Amino acid sequence: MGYTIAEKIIKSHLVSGEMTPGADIGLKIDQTLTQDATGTMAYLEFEAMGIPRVKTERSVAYIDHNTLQTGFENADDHRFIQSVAKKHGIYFSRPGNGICHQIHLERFSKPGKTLIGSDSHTPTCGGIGMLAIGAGGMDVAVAMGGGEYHINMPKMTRINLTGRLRPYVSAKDVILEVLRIMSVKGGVGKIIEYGGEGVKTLTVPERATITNMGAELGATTSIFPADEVARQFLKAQGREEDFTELYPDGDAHYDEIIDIDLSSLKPAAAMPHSPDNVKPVSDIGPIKIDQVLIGSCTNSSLTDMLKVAEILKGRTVHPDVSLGIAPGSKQVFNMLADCGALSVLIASGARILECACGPCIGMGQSPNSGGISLRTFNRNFEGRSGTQDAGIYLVSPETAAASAIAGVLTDPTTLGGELKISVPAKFTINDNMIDPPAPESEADKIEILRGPNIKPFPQSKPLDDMTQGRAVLKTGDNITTDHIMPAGAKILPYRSNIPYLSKFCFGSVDPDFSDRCKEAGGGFIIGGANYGQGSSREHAALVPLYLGIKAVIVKSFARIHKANLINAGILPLTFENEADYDGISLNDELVLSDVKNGIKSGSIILHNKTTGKDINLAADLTDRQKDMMLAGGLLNYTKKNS
Ligand code: MIC
Ligand code: SF4
Repeated sequence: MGYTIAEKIIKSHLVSGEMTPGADIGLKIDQTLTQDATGTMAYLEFEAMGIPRVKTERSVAYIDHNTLQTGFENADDHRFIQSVAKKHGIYFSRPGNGICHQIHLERFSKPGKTLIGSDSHTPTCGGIGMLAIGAGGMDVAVAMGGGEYHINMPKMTRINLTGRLRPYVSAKDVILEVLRIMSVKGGVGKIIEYGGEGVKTLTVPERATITNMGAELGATTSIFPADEVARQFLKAQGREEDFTELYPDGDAHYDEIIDIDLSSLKPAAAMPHSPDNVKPVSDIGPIKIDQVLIGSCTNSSLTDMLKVAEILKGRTVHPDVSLGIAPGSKQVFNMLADCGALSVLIASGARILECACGPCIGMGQSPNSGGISLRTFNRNFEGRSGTQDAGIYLVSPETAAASAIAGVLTDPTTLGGELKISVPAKFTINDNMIDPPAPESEADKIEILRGPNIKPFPQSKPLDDMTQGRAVLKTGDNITTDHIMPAGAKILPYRSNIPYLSKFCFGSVDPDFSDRCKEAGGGFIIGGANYGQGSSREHAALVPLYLGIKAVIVKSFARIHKANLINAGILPLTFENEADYDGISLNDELVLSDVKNGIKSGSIILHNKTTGKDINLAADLTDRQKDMMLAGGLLNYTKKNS
């Protein structure tokens, strides 16, 4: 039997394990990326491993998340990362150069290679045929040191695209349709591979929009074939030599096949507060809007921006709407300026923002109270915008631009005609904001610059054989990492200061959580299905570790968060019988005994002292994860085995 595209890349990078779905596999990683909000921690962890120089083909540290610099904290982190990068062999993309995923696609992506990044939207580079996976910072640190990256071998889903998108219907509408079909947990344990006749009608940036937002499906990653369109993209980026053709074998096996006719798609929106709450814009109707934001790693390519400029040309943003636009990279920004499109955007009244993540992670541009904001971003979780009661709708750049003019949610197909843009065959290449590392011979001389905000990260210890404590929190389904460890302008600057961050843990779910944990000396978290969906931030594990959380007991986990809990030495457990979720209440006294044997056997009994009942829990761990849990997390495990 033949192989899928993803299986081909996995096979050529397989260091350990067998390619049977669900089995633990270890992959050789060719490239890594970090961004600054997860990067400081990842590099502190890399330093703790004591490896002088990265062993990957290419590692890049981007500064794109924390660029508000409302105090010294962010700038200190930037300097720390810059000095670490220089010393340890890592390329450094300076603030101002743009969003990690957009730049990585433009300047470093290579079909057939593996990439892991300490950001959940790393699969963006799947748009060009890379196996690109989001991971926790510690996993990225290990990969930089030459270690394998472990995942459970995913199942393969094929999305068969036929037809061609109609004018004003966008790649964003394709991924919103996939989200509507599969839901935010439908991709867990799967790689989503796109194929079919419709693929060649999509440009690489369009493909990247689709693979980017595959993160919202919970998928391990998403990938497109590397075809002629991909070759042309690399040629336009002056990197044709990086192209390798990559298709699935004709007899490749897929566990699931979904058909989507591109010609039948309509402009869609994901309504508050979940990316899978999708409806056609025409069905939602002309709701009044307060804000429109265009950008983020999902929709900030030159193609996206040119389409927006074309719609805004000669028009003015509606008086009741604030329109913000953030191009994805310096390359995009520069080319917009050179072709005059930037002037069109400015003339329309758009507020031009720095090319960075910005409002996507609540760094500025929070909507008004109860405001309705249309965003071309990928996440609309409650509170993520910085305004707790705002309603965020995720839409395409076309829908965003048309609505910004009308002042109400507008189906852009009603504008009529074609949406003609011309994308140059050659992009403007100027890598002057990407600093190469110092030569190895000079590395010793480079001093690491540590600001006062950079505090040591909490170190885990092996679990005791009996562990007891209270249920310090009980949550419902689909808890996101934004709930666990919120970001935004007020909190994000403290990503390298876990003690301070701990005050905000679960703040929007239960403001007393942090104090309750501190009083109780930690305990257990009880949760529902798809616990930990969303970002890769390991702070959502490191902060609970700092607060003394020993185990998280839920109906099911999102992939990256579960891996981060294990890396941090916190036991991830699931109910064998989901109904037992109802058998635990907040503050119940819980006891886990015979923990070490339970980790080995995969099943642990929880005694609820308050109700007097026993509950069967599953410790669904691979052999390596069992060893990691017994060693007390990934760092201890790596030290022990090196
Ligand atoms: C996000 O979009 O939530 C982030 C901010 O990019 C995160 C990473 C982080 O929390 O720093 C992600 O997607 O992994
Ligand atoms: Fe940045 Fe938003 Fe993309 Fe996360 S999703 S990397 S915050 S632009």
